[in-house]
Amino acid sequence: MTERTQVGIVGAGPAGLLLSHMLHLAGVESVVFERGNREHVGTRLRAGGLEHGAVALLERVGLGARMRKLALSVAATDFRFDGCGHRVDFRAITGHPFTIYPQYEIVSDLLEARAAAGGEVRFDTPVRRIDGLESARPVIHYEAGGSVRRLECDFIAGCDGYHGVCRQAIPASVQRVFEENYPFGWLGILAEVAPPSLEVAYACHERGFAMQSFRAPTISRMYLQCPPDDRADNWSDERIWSELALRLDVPDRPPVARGPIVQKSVTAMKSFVVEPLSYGTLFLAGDAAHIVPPTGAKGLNSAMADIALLAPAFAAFYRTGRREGLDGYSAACLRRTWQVQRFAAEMCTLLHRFPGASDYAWRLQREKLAYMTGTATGMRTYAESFVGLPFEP
Ligand code: RFL
Repeated sequence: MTERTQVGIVGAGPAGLLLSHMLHLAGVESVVFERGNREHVGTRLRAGGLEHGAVALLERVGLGARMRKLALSVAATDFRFDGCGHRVDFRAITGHPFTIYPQYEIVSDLLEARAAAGGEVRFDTPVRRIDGLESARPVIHYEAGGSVRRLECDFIAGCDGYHGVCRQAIPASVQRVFEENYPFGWLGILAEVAPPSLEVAYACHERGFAMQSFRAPTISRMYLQCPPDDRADNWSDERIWSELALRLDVPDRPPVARGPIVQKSVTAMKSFVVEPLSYGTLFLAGDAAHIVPPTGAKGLNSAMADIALLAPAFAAFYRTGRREGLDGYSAACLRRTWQVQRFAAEMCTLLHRFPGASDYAWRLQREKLAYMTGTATGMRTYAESFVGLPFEP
């Protein structure tokens, strides 16, 4: 027997779960398929910072309670280069803070809300392929109990991340891909130590980029620029701490605080956008549609911003039968996406040490940073993009 639902969602990351939650609030039925297990999905260590639009969205959809209790508010970014700190108080400039509330907490809140509402999130259920996208009855083929089964839908939401199957179902002839791979990666660590200050610090150093951030008052999250194919086990704890200190410490700021490292991993750096974001009855959102290097802290926020457009478009269709929101989703989403791409790519090129860059390029890079952190126009440009564009057009 073929099962049916209104919106079939592939992927239980923040995009898929938020979509399912918002559809439920609008009275639209959905089923979420996730290849990983619940434990894996609810504990993955990824993004940590929310734009004000994301915070407002979570409040609006009834997911603000734990966030209000646990989240930390950041007012400024401290840029370290040429031996000193340069603080940009983005809250004073824009009126908006940046909110530290880890992705795994948002995913946990969403999973709990979905479970409380009897929502269907099927873990350990990989989707093998989707088809029928040109028809009004697209089908999700998923694996369960050792066999491949079918779910018929009105629509499919591809929220299955960069490596997912949904984007690949769009014919290459109608898909345009824009991408940039950077010649470096990030070694990320999680350490059980209070950060020296509850502000985020970005270092642009001749040894490479470094970042000091946190996930909770006693948990630090730090990053080091490394070769893109580097391995975490090439980095002893001692090497990590001394490299962080070399790149981040400046005389006018508290030094890097050391503590037990509980997690380390290397992530490659990439910019990627596919156009359009929809094809027939398929709609892509989040990392399935676009990737940014994490320098601007935008990946999670962009995924949520997509859903802030897609969920009301589905809701409007089921309420009124009108398709304007769905038909306009790709263009509306891409306008915001490309502004986010601009900011994330600019921050990435501004803050990293590019292998083989000329002395001229390296000198100019720091001059650009001096302009961004030392002039009213430069600081405003940074601050507005960092706290985030509006979620709705
Ligand atoms: P996700 O979170 O990748 O979720 C996609 C989900 O789809 C599932 N899936 C499938 N399920 C069923 N069948 C299939 N065939 C499937 N194929 C895939 C996957 O198991 C997964 O659960 O995408 P989403 O929802 O779009 O959310 C996007 C964000 O997760 C992402 O943008 C950010 O986390 C990016 N990112 C970071 N962003 C920041 O702003 N700051 C950071 O510090 C930061 N760190 C990171 C990151 C992303 C990372 N990954 C993806 C490599 C660190 C890492 C390691």
